[in-house]
Amino acid sequence: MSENIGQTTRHPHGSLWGSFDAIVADGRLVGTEPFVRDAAPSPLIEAIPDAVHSDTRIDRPYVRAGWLEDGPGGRREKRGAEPFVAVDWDTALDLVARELERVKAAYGNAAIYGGSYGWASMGRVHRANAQLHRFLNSFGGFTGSVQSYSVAAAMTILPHVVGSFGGVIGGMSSWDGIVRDTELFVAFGGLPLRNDQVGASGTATHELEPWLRRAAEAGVHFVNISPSRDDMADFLAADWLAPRPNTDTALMLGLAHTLVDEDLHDRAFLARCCTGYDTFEDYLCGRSDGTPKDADWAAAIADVEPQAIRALARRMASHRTMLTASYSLQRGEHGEQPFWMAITLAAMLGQIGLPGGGFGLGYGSIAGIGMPRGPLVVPRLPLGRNETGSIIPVARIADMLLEPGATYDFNGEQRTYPEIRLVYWAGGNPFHHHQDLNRLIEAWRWPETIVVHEPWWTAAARHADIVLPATTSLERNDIGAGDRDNFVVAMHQAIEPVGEARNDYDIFTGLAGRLGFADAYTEGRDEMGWIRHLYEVGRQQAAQHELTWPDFDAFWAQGYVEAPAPAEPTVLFQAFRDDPVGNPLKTPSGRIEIFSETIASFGYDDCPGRPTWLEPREWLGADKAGAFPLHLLSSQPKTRLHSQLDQGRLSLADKIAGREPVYISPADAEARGIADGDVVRLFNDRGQALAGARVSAAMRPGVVCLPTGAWFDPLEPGATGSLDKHGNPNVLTQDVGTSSLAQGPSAQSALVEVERYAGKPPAVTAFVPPATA
Ligand SMILES: Nc1nc2c(c(=O)[nH]1)N[C@H]1C(S)=C(S)[C@@H](COP(=O)(O)OP(=O)(O)OC[C@H]3O[C@@H](n4cnc5c(=O)[nH]c(N)nc54)[C@H](O)[C@@H]3O)O[C@H]1N2
Ligand SMILES: Nc1nc2c(c(=O)[nH]1)N[C@H]1C(S)=C(S)[C@@H](COP(=O)(O)OP(=O)(O)OC[C@H]3O[C@@H](n4cnc5c(=O)[nH]c(N)nc54)[C@H](O)[C@@H]3O)O[C@H]1N2
Ligand SMILES: [Mo]
Repeated sequence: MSENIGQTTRHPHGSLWGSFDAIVADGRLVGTEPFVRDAAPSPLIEAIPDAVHSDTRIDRPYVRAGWLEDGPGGRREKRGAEPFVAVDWDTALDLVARELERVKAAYGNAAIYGGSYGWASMGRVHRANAQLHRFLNSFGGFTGSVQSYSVAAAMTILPHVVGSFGGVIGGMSSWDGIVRDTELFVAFGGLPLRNDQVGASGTATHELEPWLRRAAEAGVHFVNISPSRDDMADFLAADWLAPRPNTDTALMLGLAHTLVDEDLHDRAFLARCCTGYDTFEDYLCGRSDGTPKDADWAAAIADVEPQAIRALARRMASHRTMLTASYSLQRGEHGEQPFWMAITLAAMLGQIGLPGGGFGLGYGSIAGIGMPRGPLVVPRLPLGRNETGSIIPVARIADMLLEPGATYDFNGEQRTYPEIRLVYWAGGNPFHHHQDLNRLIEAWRWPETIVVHEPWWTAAARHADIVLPATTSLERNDIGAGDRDNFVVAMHQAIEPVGEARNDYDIFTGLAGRLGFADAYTEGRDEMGWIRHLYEVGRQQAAQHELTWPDFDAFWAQGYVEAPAPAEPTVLFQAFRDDPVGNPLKTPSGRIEIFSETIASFGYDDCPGRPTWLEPREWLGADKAGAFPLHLLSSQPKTRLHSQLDQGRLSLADKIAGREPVYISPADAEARGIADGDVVRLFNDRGQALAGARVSAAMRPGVVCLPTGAWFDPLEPGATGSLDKHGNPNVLTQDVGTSSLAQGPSAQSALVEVERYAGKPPAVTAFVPPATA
């Protein structure tokens, strides 16, 4: 319950970084105190007050001058460069409603792009993208997006290989079983603790570090296979193998070949639970192409010792081995392959479905993975139906805007890009998340109108025509539940809306009223009405699992309800292993598909019918590394969530001369005359960015890492190719699909050069609001 203590009040609340009590004094959020049940709270919650009360907040509605003066499409090439004109809320809502009606009447609903990808904030009622989708569905539909930037390739290939994506992510072997039964834990991409700070749709607690400490105590041995030694906590005393980025498929093939060579593979499991192994083995052993994928072959590609590959393969075969791969592996060109190959390797080891063995994807990628999980029912906002049926793979947005009418391949279909006139975004930051931002700037010149709801002056807001200021979660009541959590959280409003900010829900209610469907959109409920409604839906579903939730008022006062964790560990595919005929997977064969007839039938060169090593366009392969000899990784930032909280104290304290740190090996730094703390310029054919050098012996030479999320800050706003002053890696990444199968983002396949920046670096202005007229 919210309560008064002296001059301050405290209010239970939830966030993407963990649950906390909001501490409020004189109407301002002054602190956050972590949830008592959280064993390892994230320090990121300390930065929330900095962001909530910040000069970067949007104080009132704005319209870009050219759009206001010339109407839709007006001076659209000036997006990002022109001043904004303040308007009152009624004017702003009238303009948006009229424009939605115009576009719908002239071009149909599919001309509205409302995919609006992004993480928004915790909270099931005020989830901005969900509200946008519900609103646009009530309006007749929109062009939407499928998949996520996180795991597009995995979501698309795993149903072909093991029958589902959700099944793998939802039913993973839990840490309690790993601590008990695993002997060797091999992690491609490591298990970086920094990434456990955040949970999808929020997380009440953080459990990775406590589980890893228990695993270490229990004697589990860890192997970190990553270009960065920092991807594994020191207390795990892990072995470190540092392959070239994007070569994991080759490395795994080398491991697989050693298993066959030394007759260590589990033929019985392959015959009983898999299909297509023989076809794969023909490729593995070079019978189909003349090239055996042996340890020497793999070592040359990954640039590691062949003996290390052989030794690891033997170790994996002689121990109870859990194999994991981080999501980052599939966010590169041919990102489908390392996940397919990891499952194939685990199948060859024959431990899938055994306690402590097999595979699990993303153990170190995000909070809640592998956490022993009760049957928590997560109440969700009903979204309605999108009548247009128009969708794109989420990461193909620039292609869609630049090439309306063009055809493209996607998971066995030939599809056509719609022609978009209006882009509507609420709860995401495309100028953070999309690759090749200079190409996105060009794409952004095509639509006639771009509407953005944002609490802050992010680059997405700056590149919009109509900007509507949204509240943060602290300024509203909500009910929160993470996708992989054991808690439903009462999120009490802590402060009044900052400036003229409004809740996304209230903004859409105002628009729906103008457009004549307010009742359909609201169903007659206000904020608390929706919160109570979702809680009741969840409570009834919980009862079906024989869980008794308290009545709403008791929940609201207590601040949470909890689903008890199960007594026994979860083991992925245990039932399938025990009886593959009685409990088949949802693949065409009912088995693990090491060869997929379905994928083979698509005829894609860039995604054949079995796991295959395919060279990326950009990687450290010797003949490729010319003018841009360094492989750029843009990992998740430890001091924020994507672009969120970049203006907070943790992120600012970590910057070098105000810029994002780029991690570079001592050898690469020395070869370029770069010292720790220098301002440097990263560049390639696509763009250029300043950053601050952080020389780190944890980095494999040849690889640099510029974490994602520094607010895009071009020297010349609105222009392409301009120097980003702040260190956003997406001016350097390439905007190509992983393959014709998934069309996922390929952020982790990019080559760059780095040099010391000789001149006086221009001031960072990302956090200064844009000019207003
Ligand atoms: N180079 C590179 N790029 C990447 C990645 C990478 O590894 N490398 N990772 C990718 C991945 S995995 C992801 S998931 C994406 C993340 O991409 P995004 O999810 O788009 O990134 P966020 O910065 O979280 O953007 C969320 C936005 O929502 C706003 N917001 C928060 N709450 C509210 C609200 O209540 N209402 C409204 N209207 N807005 C709100 C925030 O201010 C913020 O601007 O980035 C991808 N991009
Ligand atoms: N603090 C924090 N945590 C986050 C997020 C955040 O923004 N901030 N974002 C969350 C989101 S939305 C997601 S989807 C997940 C993403 O989870 P991941 O995709 O797992 O996260 P990354 O940090 O991109 O990558 C993990 C590590 O993989 C290594 N790596 C990169 N490329 C390769 C490669 O080719 N081979 C090998 N072997 N290793 C490689 C890098 O060294 C990197 O540190 O993180 C979540 N966690
Ligand atoms: Mo993500």
